[in-house]
Amino acid sequence: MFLDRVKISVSGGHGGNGVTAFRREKFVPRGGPSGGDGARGGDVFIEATESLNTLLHLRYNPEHEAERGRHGEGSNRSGKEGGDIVVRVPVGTLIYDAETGDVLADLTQDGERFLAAKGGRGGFGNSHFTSSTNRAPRYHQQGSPGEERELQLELKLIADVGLVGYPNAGKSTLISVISAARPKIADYPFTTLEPNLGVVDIGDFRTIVVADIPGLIEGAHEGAGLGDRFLRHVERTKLLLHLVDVSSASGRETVDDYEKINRELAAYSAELAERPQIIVATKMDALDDETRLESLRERAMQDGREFYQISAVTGNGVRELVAGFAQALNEMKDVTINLQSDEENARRDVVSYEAHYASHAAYDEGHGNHHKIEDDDVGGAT
Ligand SMILES: Nc1nc2c(ncn2[C@@H]2O[C@H](COP(=O)(O)OP(=O)(O)OP(=O)(O)O)[C@@H](O)[C@H]2O)c(=O)[nH]1
Ligand SMILES: [Mg+2]
Repeated sequence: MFLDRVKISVSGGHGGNGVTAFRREKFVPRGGPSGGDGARGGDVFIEATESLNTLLHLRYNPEHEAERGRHGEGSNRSGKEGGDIVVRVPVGTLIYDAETGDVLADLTQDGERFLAAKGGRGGFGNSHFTSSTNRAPRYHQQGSPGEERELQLELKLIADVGLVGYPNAGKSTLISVISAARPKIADYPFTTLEPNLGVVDIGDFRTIVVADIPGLIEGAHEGAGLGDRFLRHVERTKLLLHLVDVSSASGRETVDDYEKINRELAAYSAELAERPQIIVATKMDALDDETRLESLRERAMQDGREFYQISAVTGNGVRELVAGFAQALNEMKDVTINLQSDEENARRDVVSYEAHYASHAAYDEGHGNHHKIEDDDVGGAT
């Protein structure tokens, strides 16, 4: 499970003080009390919004204090209320009290609000205390401080875009150049053993979450390679980037790779196979046979899928690709995605680590690849 966590402090605005004042009027020797009340301080709200998908923006901005209330004034004028502030978080954010660990709120709807810190009360001015026995009180109240809290926010990240493709296609390399994620990259298959998430900054405070998962091979749905169970991490994505290595170093045909991966997607779920897909030709800097690129491009066109060509190493085409998938996501704002049942997911998770290392080793043997499984690969996988 991917979690985005951030601790913030919130404080309501201080309440304004009341004042002690007396009227001074011409021909009225001793005017009555006229000190106005202080105003309440502003509240801090936390509000869920669909237009954010990470808590990243709060990491650099962890302190949130609402405006203080103004003090009262003479002539019975009350102060001005402190303005509230609204801290925006993505839908799906859980709010904990950082000290006790208690769950305070679970914001699941767009626009849902939680009162995180109440502003302080304003103090009364002296005119408030006038009574029959004390016609000229010389005291007023101080405003009370706003509530202060440390909160832990937690969001289960849901990727917008999933990277799929053969092992070694360059998935991890791509996520490492478009996001701050630093997964392990190496020139042998199955470098990635656990999914990685990267948050891609596309400007205007908008971000896209991309999931990099272990490579698929033919027969993945029957458990070949690392199998297809990691596909559940891209199941809720709206868009797949299908990466195909166009250099001949892969030792396979590009169109063949493309078709085989699509068959594995279909074997996993018909729905995932129908998910919008952008085809990405990778390792353009190492392209040695133009037909490998052109045949793939034609095939993508036949399937009505957008086609990009990149080199993650030189950076060529990467910016265009990011703009392309950002645009594609933008155009499909409200796609609804059906999830597989929990039972189905549970079943896929049953595969043990031993089993997946065994199939890993079997793949290596079959392909004359001698990547040894070192102890430190286990579990520490990125
Ligand atoms: N020449 C060249 N090599 C690249 C490029 N992108 C990735 N590579 C290399 O290809 C190899 C595999 O890259 P990875 O990013 O680990 O591939 P992956 O798809 O994540 O592989 P798995 O995790 O095994 O599924 C590494 O040696 C990379 O340096 C590229 O644009 N050009
Ligand atoms: Mg990888």
